Amino acid sequence: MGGLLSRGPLRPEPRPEPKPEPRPGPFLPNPWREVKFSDDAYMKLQEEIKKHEPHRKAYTTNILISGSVGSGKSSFLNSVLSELRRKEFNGRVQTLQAVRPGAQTSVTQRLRCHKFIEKIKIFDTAGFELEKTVNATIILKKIIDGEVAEGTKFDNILKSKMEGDKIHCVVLVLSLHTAENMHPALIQFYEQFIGMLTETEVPCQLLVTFVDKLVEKTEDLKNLYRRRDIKQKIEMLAKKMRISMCNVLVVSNYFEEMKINQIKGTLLLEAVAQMLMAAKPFQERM
Ligand SMILES: Nc1nc2c(ncn2[C@@H]2O[C@H](COP(=O)(O)OP(=O)(O)O)[C@@H](O)[C@H]2O)c(=O)[nH]1
Ligand SMILES: [Mg+2]
Repeated sequence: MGGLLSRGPLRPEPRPEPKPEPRPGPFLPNPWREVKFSDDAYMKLQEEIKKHEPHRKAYTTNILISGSVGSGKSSFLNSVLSELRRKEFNGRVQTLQAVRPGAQTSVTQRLRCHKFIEKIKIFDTAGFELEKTVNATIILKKIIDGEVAEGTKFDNILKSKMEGDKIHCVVLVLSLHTAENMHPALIQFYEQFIGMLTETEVPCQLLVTFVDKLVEKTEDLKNLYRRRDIKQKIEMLAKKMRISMCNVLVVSNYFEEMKINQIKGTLLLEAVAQMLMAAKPFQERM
């Protein structure tokens, strides 16, 4: 009868192959930062920021937003404004500042101040080309020390001796999308600038934008802190900037949407809450 499989000639047993190392999966076993994306967590963040009180030694908490052209500064300000005033604007994304895709230079060349809510002032250096401006670090130091009044043109800053607001926290904005090919002049500028901040003990936070470029859909941002590749990219960037990972904030700005959403909103508000927190010990030391 058939049915029996015919066996070929006996072959020597193959030597067992060394087992390959298990390849790390795309997700970390634990997220490197705990962020809750619930309605409750979002509302708590909204409240925490709106009720913010600076240390009694300061009237307002003053934050300076800086970064190279195209890093997402204007978009971040627009996004935060849309979040903090969401009731007033019916959840529609606002454009306080013109955002020009691929813009190499910006129109505004003066120190601007935004007071989205009572106790918080956000200063921005739109149009200030960090890596191209002579004496950029000196100019920024004057701003941080509170020697520059709001509205002063950058060209006049070195001459100005007006009273401004002392900065309690500096936020450097960097796009994750362009992190791998930062201009050497920009890296050199950041090294010098961060060195100056360390010396003067002004808290510095790194705001990483464009994280949406590494996910397929907004929903996937919920797993942002579990993604091994994203963590590696951010670690590399933080190392290059000599900023520790606990001083890194990660967001995706509103850039194409008409309405705000809770996932991006949570990350944006989380970043603002962290900036306010970083400013406190500095205000206490003033
Ligand atoms: N995908 C994506 N695009 C962004 C993000 N932030 C800003 N952009 C876009 O990048 C461009 C430059 O942004 P902008 O805010 O003007 O940069 P600024 O020069 O630093 O003020 C604009 O076209 C924005 O729509 C982000 O988080 N994700
Ligand atoms: Mg801008």
